[in-house]
Amino acid sequence: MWHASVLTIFPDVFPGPLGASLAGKALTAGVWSLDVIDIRTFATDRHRTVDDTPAGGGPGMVMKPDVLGRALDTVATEGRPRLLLSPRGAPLTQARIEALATEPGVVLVCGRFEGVDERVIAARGLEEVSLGDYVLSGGEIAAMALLDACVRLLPGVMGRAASGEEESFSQGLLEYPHYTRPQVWEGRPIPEVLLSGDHSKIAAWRQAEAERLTRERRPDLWARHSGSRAKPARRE
Ligand code: J9Q
Repeated sequence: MWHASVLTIFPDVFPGPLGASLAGKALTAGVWSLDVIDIRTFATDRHRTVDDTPAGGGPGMVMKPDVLGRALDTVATEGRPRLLLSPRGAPLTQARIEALATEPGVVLVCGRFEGVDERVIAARGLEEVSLGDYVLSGGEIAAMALLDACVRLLPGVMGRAASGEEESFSQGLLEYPHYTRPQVWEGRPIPEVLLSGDHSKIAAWRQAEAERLTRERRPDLWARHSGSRAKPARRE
């Protein structure tokens, strides 16, 4: 079974919104399993300290390597990658999520404070992964996003509709616009082509709209998409 271990100082927030989604139903159904490890239980002092002031000075607090190291050493990793959610990591992509969903599972470390002592990252081979270039106050919400993205790809979690949708994103294009009844809403009609019943014309319209939206909103995605299918440029 696909298995996720999450190390956090806020164990009570899991599974959180995952419990209410498809991922939660799959968890109950035994498609995957989740174990949440409270990093604080590996602190040894009276106050259960998990962080300390940064060496060299400066603001904020740093997660102690000894406490996190002990917590990680209790996890039977068994071929699962150990990931640290961190804005310093390479941004997660759908391709990486697909790869993670194919592995036996993941071990996720939720960082807090200004960061994690660099030595425990090196010593336990933590790979930093990011959700994107913005700052969260901790890794928990990022971990939930990663888990949701992986679990929906596990066999039997989603129906055919979503698997088809997956293909369209893995083509590297944004989704085409969607409509449903009423046929006219606040004076806005559904595009006529979608009511035509001409399925090849509908498919062509959707493809063109997906391409237009990607070009307008995500020039980065568009460059890769159109670049990868373009004929090699003629050399002068
Ligand atoms: C743990 N900013 O930000 C973007 N992806 C992950 C993060 C993050 C953060 C702080 C702590 C993760």
